[in-house]
Amino acid sequence: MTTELYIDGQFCAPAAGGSFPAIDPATEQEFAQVAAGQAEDIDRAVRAARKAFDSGVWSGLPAAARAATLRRIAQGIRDRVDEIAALETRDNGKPLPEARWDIEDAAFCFDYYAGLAEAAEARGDTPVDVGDARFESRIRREPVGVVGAITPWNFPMLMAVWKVAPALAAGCTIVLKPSELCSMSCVELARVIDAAGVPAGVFNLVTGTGPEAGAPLTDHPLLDKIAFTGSVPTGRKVMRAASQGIRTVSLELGGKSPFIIFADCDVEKAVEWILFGIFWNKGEVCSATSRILVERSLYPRLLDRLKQATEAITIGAGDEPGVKLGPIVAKSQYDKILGFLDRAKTSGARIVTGGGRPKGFDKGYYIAPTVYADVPLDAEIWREEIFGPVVSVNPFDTEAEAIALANDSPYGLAGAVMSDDLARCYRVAVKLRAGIIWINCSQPTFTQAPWGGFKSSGIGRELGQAGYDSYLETKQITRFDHRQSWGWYLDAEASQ
Ligand code: TXE
Repeated sequence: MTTELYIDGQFCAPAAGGSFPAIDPATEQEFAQVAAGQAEDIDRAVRAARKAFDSGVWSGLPAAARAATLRRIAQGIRDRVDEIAALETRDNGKPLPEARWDIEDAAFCFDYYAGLAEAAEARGDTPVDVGDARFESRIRREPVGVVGAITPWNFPMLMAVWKVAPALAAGCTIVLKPSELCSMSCVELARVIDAAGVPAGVFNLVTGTGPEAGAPLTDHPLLDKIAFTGSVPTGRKVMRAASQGIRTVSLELGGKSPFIIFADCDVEKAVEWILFGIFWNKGEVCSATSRILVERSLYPRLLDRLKQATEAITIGAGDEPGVKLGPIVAKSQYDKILGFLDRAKTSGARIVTGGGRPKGFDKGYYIAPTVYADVPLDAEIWREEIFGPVVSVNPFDTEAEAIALANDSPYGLAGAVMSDDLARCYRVAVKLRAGIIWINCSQPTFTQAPWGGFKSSGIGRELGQAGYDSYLETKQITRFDHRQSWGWYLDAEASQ
């Protein structure tokens, strides 16, 4: 089976033909071929999106009509949740229940942005007092235009929907380029969108590699905005390309998020959230809390319990019942993580558990859940995003030290703090330089709340109202009371 592109309302093969394999990371077997779109396909897709936007066939609809279509997409996803979740698990390796969360969240995201589009239209323009009674001024929000979306493989469908749903709700048209490592669920998204009756050209899908399809998309002169989620180096390239066309860019990049645990915590609760913070989705999570800071008096006890609980995690193929840790998405990422683990041997860090391939697995890209302690602050595993099931734990003595250690990173996507003392939690939350702070938990993510990072973790926000607004342009419309005279040239002439 070879997938197709979706351009201008039609499923089609790439102009130059060509495909690449979709690989099941649990078996290392190919299970489909993915259409390899290239510059020519991207050009056709962007032109279709441009034409659809400029025609007003979508942006010109009342919000209620766009919202009704978005709700049909949500229902279309819900109707196929089991099937799409199974496909996501096969392509990415994540445990099936986690894939179901993703797909259900994706459906909800369309419903949510349908509501925001209706609310925005009901609010209408915003009046501005310009301080001069002869003028009436108002602010109007309009769709930004044609959007290019480039998305990653860790939440393949959900990361695409975080962009597609608000963009469509706002009235934009879009060209989506998913990651070549996991494209399959986005092909299903195209089918659902097609079946929901979205006009031709409004949503387009071009699967393909970063250099062959992603780069031509970021370079395309007819684009108004680029929305990107991925690595920092690629984010830099995307931003550079956007600068050529002076286009809006939103970037959601990586992280090395800290989790501060104070000694008054319940150890069981702390361990539960540490595990969820780093091993959920195999640690392939941009906001994963991969640096744990534990108040010294709790440190030994917490490490003992963390070791025991980590070793009890059920590893296996994502579709096996009870599995909590699936295989790494692809050989490239698997090899990258093994490289980190190998170099960590000479880093001075103490290995608590894991550190390589788990016993009993001779097929599949499996990495044992891994915990390091007493990690030197300049060690690569403490500083760099590993994007796998690997966590580093260090002790601290004072609140100020914990905050300083937590903030000592070029990243600033997320952070977490746990203590019975809520005043302390909020104090720390304010001081952490990151866009998402969890108190007494790690990772729960809500469509309604803004998502994005400080520092090298990105620019802009997705989700929530901010995620909707990021697909809007701002226009002022200012009217002069024409019964009045302005009196600069003509009155001056009369008085001469
Ligand atoms: O990322 P890339 P990769 C981090 C994580 C991971 C590392 C590498 O640390 O180990 O990135 O993953 C497209 N022009 N994150 O190599 O390259 C690419 O096809 C335009 C964190 O997969 O950034 C894919 O669609 N596009 C992250 C997307 O960019 C290009 C999630 C992301 O791929 C391109 C994923 C180019 N020149 C990885 N080159 C997060 N923030 O959640 C590649 N792409």
